[in-house]
Amino acid sequence: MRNRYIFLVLILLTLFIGDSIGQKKQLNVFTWAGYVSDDIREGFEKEFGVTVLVDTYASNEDLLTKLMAGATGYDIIMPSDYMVSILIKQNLLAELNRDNIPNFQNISPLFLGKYFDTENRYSIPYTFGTAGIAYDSAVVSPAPDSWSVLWDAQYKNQFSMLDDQRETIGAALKLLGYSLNTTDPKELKAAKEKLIAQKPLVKQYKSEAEEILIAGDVVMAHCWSGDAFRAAETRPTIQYVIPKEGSSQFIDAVCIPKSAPHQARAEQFINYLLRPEVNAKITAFTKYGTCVPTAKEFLPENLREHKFIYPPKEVLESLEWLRDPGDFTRHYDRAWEEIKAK
Ligand code: N2P
Repeated sequence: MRNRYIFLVLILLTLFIGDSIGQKKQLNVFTWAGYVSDDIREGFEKEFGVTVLVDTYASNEDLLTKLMAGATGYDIIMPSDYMVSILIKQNLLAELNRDNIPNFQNISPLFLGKYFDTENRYSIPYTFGTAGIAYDSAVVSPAPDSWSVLWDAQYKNQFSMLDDQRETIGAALKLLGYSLNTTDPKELKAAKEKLIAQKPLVKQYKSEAEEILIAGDVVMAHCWSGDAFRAAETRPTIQYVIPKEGSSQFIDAVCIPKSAPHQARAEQFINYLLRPEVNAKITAFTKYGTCVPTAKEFLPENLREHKFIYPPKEVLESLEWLRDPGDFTRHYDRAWEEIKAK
């Protein structure tokens, strides 16, 4: 009897305070591929005695599908702007406890109070960037300036498109002169048809374009600015252009799912990310912009004002944010399914 009692107490201790009696504490991060570097992860592990596990996704829609299907173990996620709006609406995000995030004050106001979370109750910015076309200037000439180059038959099988429904439909919408966020069925249909017509020319749909650009598997890629930047570091003839018809800009945020097992630890991680010297490592690794101005002091000169990260004013003015199209989302879902199924 007595033995059984001791056994029960031991089990309860393991279950309720297992974390603090020797078992290593964990933090589960679910993020974009190539977004959290080993030095950022290991720095936090060493200082806070926590094991950081990183799992990755390739699109906002993948993240949403996983969370909607009831995935629960994640403490940190990194949705983009419009997906933050959707997750808030779905009641899937925890409110951040700012008392645990004193480094919030390090963030530039330029990246706060955005449309998707006007008081930053649920999100802090991680990075910012754009979508455009990376091209190998040694092969692609003249330098492209329009989305139309991705419909040019001379590049058949030599380029990739993002495997991302809003971005790729967005590129076609922009080429046609429409908004990225159209809710007009005729405009969406025209974009869908444009992408179906393009399909025989596309080598692959891929959201991580860095390696295929470096390997020369493609000479152009519809991709995000940081991926283009990283490819150009290894293959310096790679250039990046935001087409004249305009494109998307994004802020990728850090959020805590409502179901997070370790909310306070996740806030500690967010606070760590917002230290200038740690935040600089995010830009040094991802080649996306930093939202912490004092982080620039820890960055090499070429990363402080690089043209891939900071487009000129007239280009900035041509950029649009992706937004939650509400109920119209199902039309985007269906159009994307039809494009991929062809
Ligand atoms: C990660 C790119 C994420 C940017 N490679 C998409 N918002």
